[in-house]
Amino acid sequence: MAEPSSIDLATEICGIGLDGPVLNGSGTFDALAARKVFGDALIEDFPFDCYVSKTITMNPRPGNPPYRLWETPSGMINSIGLPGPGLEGFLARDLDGLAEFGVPLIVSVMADQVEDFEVLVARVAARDEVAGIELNVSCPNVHSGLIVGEQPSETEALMKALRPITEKPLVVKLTPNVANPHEVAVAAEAGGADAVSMINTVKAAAIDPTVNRAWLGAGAGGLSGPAVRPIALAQVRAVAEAVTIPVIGMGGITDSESALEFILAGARVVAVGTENFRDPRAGNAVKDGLPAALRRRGFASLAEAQSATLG
Ligand code: RRO
Repeated sequence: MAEPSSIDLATEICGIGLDGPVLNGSGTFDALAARKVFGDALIEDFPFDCYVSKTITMNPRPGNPPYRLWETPSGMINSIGLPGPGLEGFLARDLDGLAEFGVPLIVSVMADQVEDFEVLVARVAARDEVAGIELNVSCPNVHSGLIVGEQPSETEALMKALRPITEKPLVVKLTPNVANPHEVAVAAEAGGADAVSMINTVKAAAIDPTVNRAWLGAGAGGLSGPAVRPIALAQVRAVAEAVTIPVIGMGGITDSESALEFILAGARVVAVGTENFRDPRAGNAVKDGLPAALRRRGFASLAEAQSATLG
C-alpha cells in the first residue's frame, strides 16, 4: 500500500513562520544546558519549532530557597522563583547561543514595575535574534504584590505602555489562577497583544507530614503536568472563543494526542512543558507523532484541525 501523503505541519504565530506547531513552555527546557549534554545533535534535531526562553528579569536573581520541586500524582509543583542572569547577563552570555538552534526565538520577560518592563522589551526587541517577546504577567512564585495578569485593567494598561516600544510580536502569558481568564485575554488584546499563551501553573502547595510543614521553601508554588490538562483545555477553549488573536496552548501535553486536544480546543500552536523534564526529547516525539495523530482523527492538514470548531 502506498504511504499516505505526509501532512505539512508548517504554520505561523502572529507572523512568525514555523515549521510546525510545537513550542516549549518558558522555563521548562534549558537549551544551553541541553546543548552541553547532547552537542550538535540537539541543533540537528531540535525538539521545538520555536524556542521560548526562561523568563528574564532586569537584575540577576538567585531564585527561591529550597526545596523547589514536588512530584504529585500526574504532576509537579515548582517554586523556582525566577533565578537568572538578569537582562545584561542574558544579552551578553545567553542570547547568541540560543540563536544557534535554527528556530525562531521568543524571549520571556517579567518585571514588577512598568518602567522595568519597558526597558526589558526595548532591549530585547532591539536584537535581531529575537522574533518575539512573551510578557510573563503570571508567575505564581514571586512575591511582588499585585500579579498584573490577575487584573484585566492592569494587563491592558501594561500592554498599552509596551505596545509602542516594538513592532515585534508581544505575547501575554496568562495565569489560570483567576475566575475568568478570558477577561484578562480580552484586555490583553485590547491593549495590543499579538497572542496569548496559557496556562501558567496552577497555585498549589505540598505539605511534608514528617515535619508538619510546607515542603517548598517558598511555602507554595505552581502545579503543572497532566494533572492540570483539563483545566488548561477549558481555559484555552474559553479564551479562544473570546479573542481574535491566536492562543498558544499548554498544560500537561505529553504526546501528540494531547497536543492535538489543545489545537481542537482552539489553540493555534502548542507548548510542551513539564514533560521535558522527564524526557528532553518529548518535543521531538510530539512533533513526529502529529501527522499520524491528525490522520487518525480524520484531518488532512494541520490547518484543518486549527480551524475545526468544537461542538
Ligand atoms: O520561576 C518560577 O518559579 C516560575 C515562573 Br517565572 C513561572 O512563570 N511559572 C512557574 O510555574 N514558575
